[in-house]
Amino acid sequence: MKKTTQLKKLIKSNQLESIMEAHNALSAKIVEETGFKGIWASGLSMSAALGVRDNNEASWTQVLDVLEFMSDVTTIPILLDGDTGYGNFNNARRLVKKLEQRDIAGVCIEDKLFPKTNSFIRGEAQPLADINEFCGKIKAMKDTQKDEDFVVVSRVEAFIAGWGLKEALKRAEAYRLAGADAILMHSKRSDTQEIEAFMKEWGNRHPVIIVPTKYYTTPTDLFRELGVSLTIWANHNLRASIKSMQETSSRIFYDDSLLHVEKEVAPLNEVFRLQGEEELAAAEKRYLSSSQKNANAMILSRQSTANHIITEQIDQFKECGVKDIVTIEGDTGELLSLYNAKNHIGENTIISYNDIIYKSYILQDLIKMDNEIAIVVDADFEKTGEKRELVSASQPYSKYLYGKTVDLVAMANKEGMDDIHGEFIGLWKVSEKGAAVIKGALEDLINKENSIDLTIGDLLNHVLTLHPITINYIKGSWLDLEAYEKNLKAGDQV
Ligand code: SPV
Ligand code: MG
Repeated sequence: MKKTTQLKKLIKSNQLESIMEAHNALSAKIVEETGFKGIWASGLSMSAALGVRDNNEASWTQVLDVLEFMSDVTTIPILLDGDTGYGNFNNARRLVKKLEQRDIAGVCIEDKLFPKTNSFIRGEAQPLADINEFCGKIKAMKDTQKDEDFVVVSRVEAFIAGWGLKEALKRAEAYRLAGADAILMHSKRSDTQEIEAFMKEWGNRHPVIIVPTKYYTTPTDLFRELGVSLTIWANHNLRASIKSMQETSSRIFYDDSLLHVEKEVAPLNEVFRLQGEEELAAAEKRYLSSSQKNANAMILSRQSTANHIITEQIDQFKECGVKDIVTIEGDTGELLSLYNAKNHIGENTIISYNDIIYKSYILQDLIKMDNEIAIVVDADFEKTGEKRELVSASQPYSKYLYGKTVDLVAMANKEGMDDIHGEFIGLWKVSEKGAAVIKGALEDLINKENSIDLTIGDLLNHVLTLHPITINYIKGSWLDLEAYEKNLKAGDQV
């Protein structure tokens, strides 16, 4: 239901309803979560929260900015305490236009003069607006609203300014006739004498709103009996926050420590929850390409003597922004080791053998790839050698492949196979979807009798029956441990 319609229903409902003060988006959200059906955007509270007096020291557009934040995080209606409408009829109708644009459900204007003063400060000294001028303002506002359910409340300050019941009734009736949706009758007395007197004369001519700040001891049932439509609990979140901040600040100041306040303040997780952190995490899953998501890395042990290389690899991962790195022992065979560590295969996981070393750009390119499963293949390969994991691809390497996708056709582990286009260097990456495919493939293979002997190459061949695998060609710029050590020795001799 539209916020305006919600507010209109609250005001017109046959039972007593209540709305609660908020002064910024956080307090507005808390009011909604608590269960209130509406929010009072209090002028006193908003200005106090901005560190200024309730004398129109905050400009009306500054108030609008606060309201926009409040409205954005809530679904219940906001009734703005619009003071005097920030000027004459012309300013007030422009206010209505701007409020509707921000999905504010209604505004209350009071029959005082701009700049106003809070009703509880020197009330009797406050001049009231001319009735006719104020009625013109109400009409202008009602004529301006586009949404027929937008609510204009007219607040009578006759009691506040020391005028009696007669003036209060006269004004309330004039404002009703001018088109106000409800009358807010304010009183600064600590009892309900004025409100009761007014309600008895008024009957149920038109909805009445009250602000029991000063007559707070009155049982709410009395408001019900009097036929009040809506109570406004007008400033209590602001006052609660003041007291709580004063206590917390002084405790930390005098203790010079956080020890005694930690349990007294909201946990940080509650702050994140209120900010909607969870929604952002879910949205990132939906909208970020896998290359933008934080990658994690798994270093798969193939050779136990490769420790010095691992350190280098870890540093390289960190340099490339990959902070979550686990090393997986390989004593149980490549496939089994990977299977045992499958919980680390996540939404953007790089898997690397522990006995290879490569230039950083190779890793950076791989991180940027958006493919579900991508492997790094060296087109500048040698067919002979111990652990060569040769690869047959949909296309051989050529510089004209730039920007084109090449798929893995088979991991050609068998000697003498034709159509070899490169060597898998032992570095690959999976996206969230790719991770699911790999985990499924691991489950398929792990129950096979020979699973202990199966290699990553066997896994990729099985994966190919389920999902394509993309090849990222490189030319050199990497070494395995054996070649690396040979290279070191050659270096020594120079
Ligand atoms: C406010 O909350 O700003 C009000 C109510 O206008 S009162 O402070 O009682 O005037
Ligand atoms: Mg106010």
